[in-house]
Amino acid sequence: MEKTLILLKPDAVIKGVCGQIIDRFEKRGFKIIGLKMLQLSKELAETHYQDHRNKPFFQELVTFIISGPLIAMVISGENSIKTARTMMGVTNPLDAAPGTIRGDFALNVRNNIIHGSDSLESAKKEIRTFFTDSELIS
Ligand code: DAT
Ligand code: MG
Repeated sequence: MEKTLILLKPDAVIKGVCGQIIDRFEKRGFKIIGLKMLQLSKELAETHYQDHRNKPFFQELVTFIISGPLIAMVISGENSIKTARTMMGVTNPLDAAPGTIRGDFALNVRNNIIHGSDSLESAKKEIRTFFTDSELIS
């Protein structure tokens, strides 16, 4: 089954909406095969967002993602990468449709609640960044 990495960002933890978001993935039919709470080091954050290193918002993005604990999870299920992205809504919550996670829980592109891998290649890379094989249920 296809796996993808989901991060419930520090703003989701502070708002106390992680349970509601996890509930949506479970209700949709995805299996959680790895889950942990952690606070990222600057190094891990820069690795995770390495493709954005030349963007003007990179420093701000890293500062935000390390600002507090987050929840990292791997979900597994048919077409999980694309379906999770659809459930999340577009990057800027102002444009995200109501009913999507960002459309229901976020207002600001800098604090947009959730990350989901955007391709098979990035899912594999990102899952390896956050989880060892023994931390994932097969
Ligand atoms: P996504 O998280 O939808 O995959 P992305 O990979 O393009 O979006 O960007 C990664 C994160 O960077 C995004 O979740 C929030 C932040 N970001 C993107 N565009 C931004 C902008 N114009 N200003 C500030 N932060 C931005
Ligand atoms: Mg992205």
